[in-house]
Amino acid sequence: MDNPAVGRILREIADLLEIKHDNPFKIRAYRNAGDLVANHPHAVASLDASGLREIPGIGKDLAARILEITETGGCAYHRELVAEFPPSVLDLLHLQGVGPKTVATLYRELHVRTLDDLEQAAVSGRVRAIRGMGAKKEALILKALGERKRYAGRHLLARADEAALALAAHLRQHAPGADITPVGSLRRGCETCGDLDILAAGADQSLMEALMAYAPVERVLAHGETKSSVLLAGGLQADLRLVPSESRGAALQYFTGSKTHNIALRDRAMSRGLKLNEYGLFRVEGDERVAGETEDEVYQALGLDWIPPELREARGEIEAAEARRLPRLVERDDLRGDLHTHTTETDGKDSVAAMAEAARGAGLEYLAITDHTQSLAMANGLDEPRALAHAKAIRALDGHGGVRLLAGVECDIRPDGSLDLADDCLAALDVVVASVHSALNQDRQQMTERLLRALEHPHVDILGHPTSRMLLRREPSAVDIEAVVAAAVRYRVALEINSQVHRLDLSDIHARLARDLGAPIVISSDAHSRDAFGVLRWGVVVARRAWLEPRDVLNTRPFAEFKAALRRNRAR
Ligand code: DGT
Ligand code: CA
Ligand code: CA
Ligand code: ZN
Repeated sequence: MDNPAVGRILREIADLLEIKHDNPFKIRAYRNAGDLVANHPHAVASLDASGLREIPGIGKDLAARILEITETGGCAYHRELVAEFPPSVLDLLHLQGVGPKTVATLYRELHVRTLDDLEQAAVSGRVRAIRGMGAKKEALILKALGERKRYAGRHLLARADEAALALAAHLRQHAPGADITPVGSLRRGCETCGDLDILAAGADQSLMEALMAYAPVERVLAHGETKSSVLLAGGLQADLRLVPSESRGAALQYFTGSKTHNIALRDRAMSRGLKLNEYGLFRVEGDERVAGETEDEVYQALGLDWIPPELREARGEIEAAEARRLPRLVERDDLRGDLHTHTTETDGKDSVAAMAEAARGAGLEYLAITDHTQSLAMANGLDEPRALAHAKAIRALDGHGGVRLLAGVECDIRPDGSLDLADDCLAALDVVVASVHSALNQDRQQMTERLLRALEHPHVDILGHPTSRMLLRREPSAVDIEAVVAAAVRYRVALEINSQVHRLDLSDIHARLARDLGAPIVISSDAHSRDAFGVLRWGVVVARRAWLEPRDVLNTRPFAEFKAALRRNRAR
């Protein structure tokens, strides 16, 4: 057992004791010991009782407890506490702004054991009636419950990817010969993921023990021979499945999903006298195995081209694969430019020169510097004289680090749809991204008219983050997206896919609509520092899920061609 795993048990004891309203000194001692152990430079599992007691803050009783944990993988005291409280009580602790003290009070006074109990108590006004709680606390709890429900424990794609990468690396150390791949919604590039699904082909069952020993594991939800589930710190659940090597392809296919794509494939198999499951593709008669070792052979055996995971949503990909007409999806390496970045001139962290160098490092040939405008006072937005002076400075650096620079702004779209800088100033720039940052709660008609007015403006080239959504935080603004796309087509204004991990705005569905209607599209980073160009990969994932090919994305074009395609540089 490694230090974080031991520390986890000690901290859980502290949490449970706190809920129990136990002795505060004891609670503090356990929480303290949890932190000490988790951060101890040497493996506590290698220490005996006297070695443990040498750690300042660890007394005789705690040392014995820790020894029991490292020797047996758990301790009776912890098990007693868990038996005393339903494990669902620990879910309450994961709510935003609800600590053990609150959970303790709720449990003692209102017998709240589950999230549902808590919701009922709060809705019926019983929470506010408790001393030390009040209406404000009750409202906070309801808000936290609402958020939890709305986002139902979903996680940003980028965060899920990071967690999966780390977990897969840990598992690979224990099974170097096995094939370990993240599957599920993460492999399909969905904007948020409900949980992580990791597939291991050709590993033996000891891999399950390696999962249990993974430091960030907070709770074990299921522990089986071929399937286990754990809860990682931060609330992300991970499912690990083991399959034999010969089923690798079939299992990859099955666990990548989506469910609706799988159902369509299974029906297709059935109509051909075949049956498809996670072990392979078999003839219904005689059970002969037709395919299963690779995904490619599974799709081929069903008369289909291999379908990229991002398309597996039952949105026409099976028909396209049958007709051999799948798109050649855009890739990160196809991008030659970035059209939305910030510098120290407003709220960015790095200079124009540093951004240019970093863009080069990210493989880009051109870069638009688009700092904020005056309405964004908090970001020190530019007025006309500053915008023009900044443009001059940017142009003076054109070619720096081998990168062509475009002097632009991210011009705020005011609530009435007018732009935040005077026309002659906007006309003097190389590119104008126009975006909404305020009055996001306008009704659908107002917001649509506001965007249409901005799109009509002759000096607008790109509409930035068109719906203002913040994944898991803020819903997209109400807007008639078809009208916006139609106007973008008409005026040849490019619609942005903003690659910020919280935005991904346009979404995949909206970007597909934009492509289908023929609107120009760009993929931009909205980078606020030189180390932030990496997010472009997420914008590319959205574009792929939208079926975009390189020719659908303006910034895959060489610089001169791109520049000529900007609205301001087109004839008429
Ligand atoms: P999520 O976790 O909500 O972001 O979405 P997924 O797609 O990762 O869903 P999840 O984790 O429930 O299951 C992973 C994949 O496993 C899913 O995409 C397809 C496959 N799968 C799971 N359950 C079923 C099922 O009942 N039928 C079929 N055909 N496939 C399933
Ligand atoms: Ca999943
Ligand atoms: Ca799952
Ligand atoms: Zn913006």
